[in-house]
Amino acid sequence: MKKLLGLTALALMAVLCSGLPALAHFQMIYTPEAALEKGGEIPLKLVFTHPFEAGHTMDMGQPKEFFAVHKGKKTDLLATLKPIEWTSLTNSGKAFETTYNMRGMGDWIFVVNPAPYLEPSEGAYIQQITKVVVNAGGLPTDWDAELGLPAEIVPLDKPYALWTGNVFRGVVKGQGKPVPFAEVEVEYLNHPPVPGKNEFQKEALATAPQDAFVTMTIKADENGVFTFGIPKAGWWGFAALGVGPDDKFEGKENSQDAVIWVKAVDMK
Ligand SMILES: [Cu+2]
Repeated sequence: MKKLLGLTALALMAVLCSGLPALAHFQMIYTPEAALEKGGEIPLKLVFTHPFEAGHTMDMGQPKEFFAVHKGKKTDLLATLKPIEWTSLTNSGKAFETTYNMRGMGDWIFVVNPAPYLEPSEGAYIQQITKVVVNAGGLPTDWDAELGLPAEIVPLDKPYALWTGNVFRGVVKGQGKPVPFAEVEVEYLNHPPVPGKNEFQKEALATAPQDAFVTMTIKADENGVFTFGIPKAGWWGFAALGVGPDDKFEGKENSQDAVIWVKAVDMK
């Protein structure tokens, strides 16, 4: 019986997550550019997916919070979110979009605190509190701010000013305290969204020789600091797993993760 259940669970996983447990879930806040010449209106897409393979996209529930921080001031953007359908290479899932008008110069940190997502293959919830930093005009204002999120990656390098080959460093924090030896999953946005559409492009930018290169798992050091050398231009996601305090939701396990997205550009 146990064996049968195990097999059913495996079959479910095969359907839901392409059968590859190595694929990590990543909450995305996607916008095409991280470093803008000047402000203006930018699109923001909230998608919960597996970014390297652009495979199964999970249905997002109504987020608990969505806001921007600029020059230390928080602006609630939850009411601006519109539900959309996001098309992956294998399915479509419920996602959200909005636009934001960046007035002036500096950094804007966009944060989503999503509803916990029940992952059927694991019988547990996943809640990825996610940040992305967008800059206008090169003036640094907020990028290194710690926002006091229950699970947070505080960047030590500007997430929008990275050449390909630079390192990105961050401090993994849970309730404001560094998390020693935190496990951090790293994935490349290998099928960038088609401009103006709510779908991933079909063509992959990179090919992984095997699963360990799809989701790269690295560890923070004893101070909760991780370092990753960026091998390719584009968006990279970092997810520190289970570092937040809310480890239960509706009687099941909840992995409250901290996610940050950074963008590297080629030097040419
Ligand atoms: Cu999944």
